[in-house]
Amino acid sequence: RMRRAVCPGSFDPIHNGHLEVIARAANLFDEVIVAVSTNYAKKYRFGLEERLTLARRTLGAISGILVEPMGEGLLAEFCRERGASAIVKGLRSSSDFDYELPMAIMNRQLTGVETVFLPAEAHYVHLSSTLVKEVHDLGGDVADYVPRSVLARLAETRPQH
Ligand code: COD
Repeated sequence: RMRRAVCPGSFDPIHNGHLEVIARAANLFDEVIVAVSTNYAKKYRFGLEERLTLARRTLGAISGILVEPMGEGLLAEFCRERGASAIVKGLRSSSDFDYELPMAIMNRQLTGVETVFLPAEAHYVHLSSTLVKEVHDLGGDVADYVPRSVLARLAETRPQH
């Protein structure tokens, strides 16, 4: 039986911490769907199309990894529709755990989908899209933390003061 997992997120933008977890998920499952979410309450730096494009530029060519929009619905339903038995998430800290645990339990109660947590890689354990954007926009070097195509788009979209 084909084992499929979903790696969900905002990916605003995708960074090396995300990419590392997605690569490890791809080693554990036959197929990984990177599901790019849309939440209308959230203010994104990059629109859905660009978040998809940036993810596809680094992941699109890897066999067994698909990048798809998640839509506005329930993640648990998305997993059921795609035949995915697991959600894979990276865990950076106990605050990630406190945030993720209720969702993991809820998702399992909704459709039976399991959540698998992978410990974040030490070099990326402090990374978030928010921190990457802030450090970049204030003039810091984030080249170690994002793919080149993301670095280029961060520079082109730096807010003007
Ligand atoms: N190292 C390792 N992993 C990392 C790192 C890092 N440095 N940074 C992020 N990650 C992983 C985390 O697992 C994180 O969950 C994932 O990457 C994505 O990160 P973000 O920040 O891009 O995404 P979020 O946290 O904004 O995504 C939230 C979801 C879209 C997953 C969530 O809102 C959701 O499930 N929405 C769907 C609606 C729904 O079903 N709601 C009911 C839930 S019960």
